[in-house]
Amino acid sequence: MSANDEVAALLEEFAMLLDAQGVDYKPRAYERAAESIRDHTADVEALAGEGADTVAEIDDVGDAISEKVVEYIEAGEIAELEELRAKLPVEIEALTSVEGVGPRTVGRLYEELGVQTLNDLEAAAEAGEIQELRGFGEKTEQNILEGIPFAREAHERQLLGEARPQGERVRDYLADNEAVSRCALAGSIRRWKPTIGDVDVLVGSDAPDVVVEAFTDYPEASTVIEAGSTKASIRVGDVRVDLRVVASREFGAALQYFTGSKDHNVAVRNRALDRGLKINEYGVFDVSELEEADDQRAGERVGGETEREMYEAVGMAWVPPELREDRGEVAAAAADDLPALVETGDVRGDLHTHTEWSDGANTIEEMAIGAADFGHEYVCITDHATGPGMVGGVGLSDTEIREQIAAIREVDEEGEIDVLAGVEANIAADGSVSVEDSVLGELDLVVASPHAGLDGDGTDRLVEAARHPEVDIIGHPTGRQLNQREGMEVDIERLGAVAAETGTALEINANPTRLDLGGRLVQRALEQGATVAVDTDAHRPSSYGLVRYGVHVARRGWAEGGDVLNTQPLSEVRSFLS
Ligand code: DGT
Ligand code: CA
Ligand code: CA
Ligand code: ZN
Repeated sequence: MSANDEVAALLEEFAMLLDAQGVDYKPRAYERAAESIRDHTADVEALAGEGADTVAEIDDVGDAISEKVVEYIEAGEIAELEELRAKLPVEIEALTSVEGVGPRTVGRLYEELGVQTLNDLEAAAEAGEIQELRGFGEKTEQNILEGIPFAREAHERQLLGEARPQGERVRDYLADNEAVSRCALAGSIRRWKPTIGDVDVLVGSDAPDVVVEAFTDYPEASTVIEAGSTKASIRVGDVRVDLRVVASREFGAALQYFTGSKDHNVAVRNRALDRGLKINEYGVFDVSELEEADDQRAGERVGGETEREMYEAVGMAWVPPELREDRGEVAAAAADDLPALVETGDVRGDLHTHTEWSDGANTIEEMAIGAADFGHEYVCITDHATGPGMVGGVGLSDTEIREQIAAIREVDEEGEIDVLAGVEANIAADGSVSVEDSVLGELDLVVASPHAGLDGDGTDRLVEAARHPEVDIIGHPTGRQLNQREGMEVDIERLGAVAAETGTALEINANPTRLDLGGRLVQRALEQGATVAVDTDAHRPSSYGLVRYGVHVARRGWAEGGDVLNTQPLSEVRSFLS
């Protein structure tokens, strides 16, 4: 974990503990500082070395917080945080990951029932103790009980957006080692699953002991969990990284095997068996002449050095890892009918971004420059409109939207890329949209997103919004937040068909905490003829780079370039919008 992530996590805990004790305002300041430090490009440890004043130059970091940051870097702990922890000795992060349980609830449950852990919470709910408390009904207690398994699982899985950069750094570090002939990520992280259990790294080498030693010496490792002759596991920040070292000539076989998914591998193995072939982590073997094949490497070896060879040996095209979920890819690869998947480099612009006009961190101009620097041809500014679900009054009124349109037009004329005027309107529970039609009509693009009431079936609500003539994109359609909230259920066939019919794009929100829609829903929406838009929902320029996570979700949904609205040149985008 980088120093920035580490400090941000502590400040978030600080915020939650303050909130749990009923403190007003201050928690929000700590949260904002945490967010800003996490996204800050310079290393906070280095800044702290120059003193608290330097740390305070980071946006949203005031004097009190910057001093605590310096205290942490110098002393390894923050005295006031230690006091808070002593006063409220609870697993606050785990408890608040239960849907409907916020820091204040945690504070009360501790005071009144002594709840410290998820197990305590479960026991209290099962005993019916929670519904006895003032302000908690039977329904609340039931919801808490139902949310516990999800929260438990969430605690064991990491967001891809956190794990992927860690995994890539480990991979690059190993690839530099002379004993390493080939090196790749495997497992769910190679398939770009939105959450991952652990990071799998595979190395091809003829000197495994050297590789294992380099791996356990990885400077960012906090613990060596285990180390053997060809396998080892370390902990880097919150993620566990598993290394396997194999002979170089068996690298392709091992990579195919350890990439998974298990279901994909089973389907490929069955196909091999039908052809008198045996496929495993060591290679593909012709076993048709063998009486019995008790040795894993028995039979005539027909492939294993590269992954491509593995698939070719069983009469298939190479399958991109994102498709390896046993959702039709084996048959498609056998028929040489795989999609030509969209790539990050195909994306030409971002159609969902925020500025300081609502809850973003930067000006319109800064967001435009950031998009140009990232390589985009166009960007659409879509600040929040006011409406239910918009906490803290961040949304723009209809008058303010009109003012902002004028401001965007100015930046558009002066800047080097095209800047579109949009809005992110709220989709109410009945599917209506929070902004006057006449105002919507003046905008280039309207994103409409659900922000509250995100449980139960959301199909009618989203279908209604998609039918609105001014709505162009349905933003983060299910409202899910990975590891926190499952989001609404959606009959995707119906929504996809309406989206196709009305020319409304469905968003793949590329923010790693959302990745909404997910791959399975994208695949089925595309089957209905719908178009998707891969947008970052950037609140600052540094977030444009997150687009790759959304593109890989699109790939997990079998999307080709033409299925994604913002791979098109602006002229095509405009004709889709009109
Ligand atoms: P994760 O880590 O839970 O996000 O998911 P994976 O897919 O990375 O699973 P992991 O780390 O347990 O194992 C990596 C890959 O190794 C997995 O995708 C497929 C392969 N694999 C592991 N164990 C088995 C097994 O018992 N049978 C088969 N066929 N494949 C396995
Ligand atoms: Ca894994
Ligand atoms: Ca693993
Ligand atoms: Zn947004």
